[in-house]
This record gives sequence, C-alpha cells and structure tokens, in this order.
Amino acid sequence: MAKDVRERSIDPASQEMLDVCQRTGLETAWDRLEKQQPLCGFGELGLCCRNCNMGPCRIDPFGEGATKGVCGATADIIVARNLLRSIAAGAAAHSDHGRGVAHTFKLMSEGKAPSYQVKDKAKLESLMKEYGVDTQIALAEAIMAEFGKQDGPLQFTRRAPAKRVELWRKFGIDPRGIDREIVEIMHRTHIGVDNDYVHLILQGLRACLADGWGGSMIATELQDVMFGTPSPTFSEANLGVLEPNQVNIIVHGHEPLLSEMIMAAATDPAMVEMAKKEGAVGINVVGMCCTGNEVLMRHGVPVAGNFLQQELAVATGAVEAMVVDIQCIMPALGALTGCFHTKFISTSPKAKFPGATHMEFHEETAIETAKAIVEAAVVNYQSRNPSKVHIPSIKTKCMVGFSVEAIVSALGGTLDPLLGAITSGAVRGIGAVVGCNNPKVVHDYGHINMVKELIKNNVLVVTTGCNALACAKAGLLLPEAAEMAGEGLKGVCKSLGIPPVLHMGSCVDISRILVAAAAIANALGVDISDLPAAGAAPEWMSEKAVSIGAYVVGSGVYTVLGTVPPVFGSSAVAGLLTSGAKDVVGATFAVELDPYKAASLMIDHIDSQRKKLGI
Ligand code: SF4
Ligand code: MSK
Repeated sequence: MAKDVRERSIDPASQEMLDVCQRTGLETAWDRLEKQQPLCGFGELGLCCRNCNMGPCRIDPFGEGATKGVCGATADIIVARNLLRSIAAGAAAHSDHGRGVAHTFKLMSEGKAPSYQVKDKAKLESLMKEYGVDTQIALAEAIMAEFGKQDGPLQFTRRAPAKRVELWRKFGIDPRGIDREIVEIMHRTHIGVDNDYVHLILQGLRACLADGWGGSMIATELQDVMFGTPSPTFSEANLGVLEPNQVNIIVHGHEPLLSEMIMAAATDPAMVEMAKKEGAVGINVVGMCCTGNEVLMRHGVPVAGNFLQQELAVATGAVEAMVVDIQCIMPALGALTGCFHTKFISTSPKAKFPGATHMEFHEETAIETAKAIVEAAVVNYQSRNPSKVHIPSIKTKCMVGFSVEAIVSALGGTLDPLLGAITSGAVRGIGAVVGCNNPKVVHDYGHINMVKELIKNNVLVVTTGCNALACAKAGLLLPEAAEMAGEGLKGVCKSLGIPPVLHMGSCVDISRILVAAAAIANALGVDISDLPAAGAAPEWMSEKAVSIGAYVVGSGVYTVLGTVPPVFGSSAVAGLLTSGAKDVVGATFAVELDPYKAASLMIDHIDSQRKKLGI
C-alpha cells in the first residue's frame, strides 16, 4: 500500500523523491524501519546484555521474569554498561577522525603530504603558543600525543572556565588521555569489572569530555589550519543542487581530507575538458551529511541534503559517483546504486561496503587518488539513463560558515555586542541545536519546528550536523529569516546582517560551540552551567550523538533529546541523567519528543538561568 510521504518527511524535495521511490519500488530506510516493527522492547529500554557468553541476558521490565542476568547484573548495571559502550563508540568515532586529521597534519609538517598546505597561519601560530612549542612538527607531535596520554591533562580542556575544570577534577572526570578513557570503558564494561552504575556513568562522562574537548576539537582546529577557518559565505541546499547536464559527484561522510582534494581535482581544466568530451557541460561536486558541511562552510560547495537524503539523492538517477569516507554512510547504498549507473566509491582504509568500488585514499597520494575518482565519475556520465533521471527542482539559498572567529568578527572583533544583547534581553539566550535524522520521527520536523520556535522567542540558535542542513533547506540560515525571529533577536540580526540561526559546521565542530560557550562564560566571569543556554538533538540516532549529548551535559549545558535513549529500563540511571547529574556537572538531560514542548523546556531553562544571573 502506498505510504503518505508527508508522514515520512516535511521536506518537499524528499517527499518528491520518496514518491518516486515508491512508484519505482526502491527501498529506503523508512521501509526498512517498518519491516523492523515491532522493535525489540528490551533493546529500547537498554535491558539486554550480551557482554559475555553466559547470556545474552535480558531483564523483565515488569519484574515478573528475570530480574538479574546470569552473572547477577541488575537492570541498573546493564543499562549503564550499554550506555557507556555507546559513548565509547561515539567518542572513538570522533576521536579517530581527529587522529586521522592530526596524522595528515603531521605528514604535511614532515613534507610527506604534498597535496596539503597550511591555509590558516594565524591559527597555526596560536595553537603553537597554546601548546608551548616552537615548530609545526613539535605541534604535530604534541597533538598526536594527546591520544596516547596516560595522565592528562588534555590541552584543549584548559579552554574551559577554571570553575569547570575544577569541578571535573573534583569528581574525577578530567580526561587523562583520549584513547585511555575509551579503552577504560571497554574494560570496565567487561563482565565482572565495574558494577556500580554511578561509577560507570562518571567514566562515561570522562570519556565523552575527551571527545568534545579532545578528539573533536583536534579535528576542528587542525582542519581549520589545513583547509582554512570558515567565514560567512553563501551557497545552496537540497536535492535540486544536482545538475541535469553535469557530472554529479556527491562527497558523503565526515572528513574533509579527501573531499578537499576531490574539489581541487574537479576544477582541474583537463578534467573539465574530459567531462565536456563525454557530453556533460561540467563537473558538479556537491556534499552530503558532514563531509557536505565541511566543504559547504569552507568553499560554499552546495549540499544535497542530510542523513536521510543519501538514498534519495541516488534515486534521482543523476549521480555519477557517490564518494564516501567514514560515518553515517548506509550500507544500503550498495544495493541501491546497483539499480542505477551510479558508482559507489569507498575511500577510507577503515570503511568498506558491499557493492562499492574501493579506491583507497592515502595522504601521500591524495590528489592522484582524487583525480582517479573524478575521472571514474566523468567516464560514467555516458552510462546515465535519462529515463531514470528525476531531480526535484527544489533548493534553498543559505549563509554558512560561522566559526567562532567569524562570529567574533561579525560582532566587530569582540563578544561585547552579544553579551550586551544577552544582558539587555534582546537575545534571551543561546540554543545549540544539533544532530542527526532518524526515521522514527518525521524527517526534519523536529529540527525545523524546534528552531523556529526558539528564534520566535528570541533565542539565538547555533547549529551543526544534520540540523544545520535541515535549517539550510528551510531557509533559516539566511539573514532574511530574521523576520521569523522575535523582535529583540530580529533587531540584533538585522543590525549585524546575520541569520538568527548560525551554521557552525559539522558534528566535530560542536567543539566550536564549546569554545564559544567557554568564551562567553569567561567574559561573564561564570561557569558554562550558569549561562542562559540550552542544547538539543531533536532527531538524533548515532552513537556519536550519545557521546556529544553527554559531553555537552558534562560541560554544563542542559540538553533535550528528541528521540528516546535506551536507558529507561533503569529508573536509577534515567534519574541520574535527568536529575542527579545536576549535582555533579550542573546540568541534566531531558527527553521530549514534541519539538514545541522541547523548545519550551529550553526557554524555561534559559529564563531560570537569566533569573539566577540577575539579568
Ligand atoms: Fe548476562 Fe552478565 Fe554475561 Fe551480561 S555479563 S550477558 S548480564 S551473564
Ligand atoms: S552526519 S552523526 S547523521 S548529525 Fe554528522 Fe548527521 Fe548525525 Fe551523522
């Protein structure tokens, strides 16, 4: 039976493609979610454990069947251990991305990666100063050493306000080393090790702080050094950025290391000439997910969409190559690209996919690999079947690239105008809205409605990841969107010429939000937990989002989740996260599926913080 596409997405381009998929019998994530119903109730509550082979064990949430695993683990222990393993995976993903960037930076510094250069010398010099080193190689070595450190501290954690660092120390959650904290989670959650849920969750906080103020921040900072610190630029977003008469190449995943090279290769005149010989008018590189965010904010490269649009983009039949690196890439793309001429090209030594052609990327030969990939796409143009092409003519302009440096510059070189606007109440507070899509909720519905509600109530929104792309598609990243904001925020945006929703980048760039929060807190002489600020992930799905949510709360920011985390099988763990954490890190989680109610929770929190600050 035909599905109502409006129940799957609020984005018109996605609705159009979902309709095409239904008519042509192409399966998408939404169809597969339906086939998964009913979802496992034990899994949803976090009550199943397969950490050893006496199990798998599961706890009866109604207390009628098993109340303990074979080893005696209770619901509290099992839920906490499962949560920690998600944090470990998420922190590992971000941090391994950071390690990859640091490795490239080191090779570049040693003269072994000729395709890369320093693009932001000022940032390089300020990082050298921060690390107390005199040479670029010494900086590369010091940053690489952060991953294997045993005793800490991680240098960037010292960007947090002194009160926050003091609190981390007091509770024993100041990270000692990035890899160490992740490994310790895996150790402690092994059968028969750490069986105290509070003690476990404290370790989860220590590991996720090593992500936000460690691995993710390293990725952001060194990417800025090598590819340039973003500054405001205009571009376009949504599936309509695919061009009917050009060779379309989508770069998808999370790292800019290869996509920057693909960009360079695609603008090579010889390559453009080759595309013309194949009958195309040019080569059109577009982004998807966070790789998309990376090239969008640095070069204004148009972006085709967010997480749930990756299959829909292929279904347009107009994609010559879907080039992927790491994270958030659906293995379903293999079978789907097989229905079209599209080449599915994997590039990371860490990530292979069924149905993909593997063209492995190494820093030493980056531009050569990029050229080979672009050439493969160009040659593939002739194989496009025009009868299968359907590109929705829907795209929206957006203004992107608000790094912390760009925000300060937009404010005239100091944070004072923003602090003044917050103190006067023109800007009620700051909402950080981030995170994925999840077919369990209507695509983009949570993102867009929450953000609209926040700006209407004079909350300045900063955004990254898939939320940023949802906002781009909905026109919220334009200065004109100030018309949708409350009077105070509208006035501030108009006087500065900025949108009410500031695009700060990809998922690892949530570290930029931490840096901004620390700078504002320091300027006000308070801790981050005192700020009139709140976070949200309305449609989150990935383990990285679990780590992000935890480090945002661990940094002192109240955070609302729009899909239910698998922790409610333990009222003790759920209570600790939604209430008890306040006494430790000064912030908690809330879970609210309705974006309007979630925005209200954030606004109420912001108001109570303002009251406490006496503003
Ligand atoms: Fe069961 Fe305990 Fe083994 Fe988990 S660790 S599978 S609860 S016996
Ligand atoms: S891409 S982690 S779906 S935000 Fe960063 Fe989007 Fe979430 Fe991936």
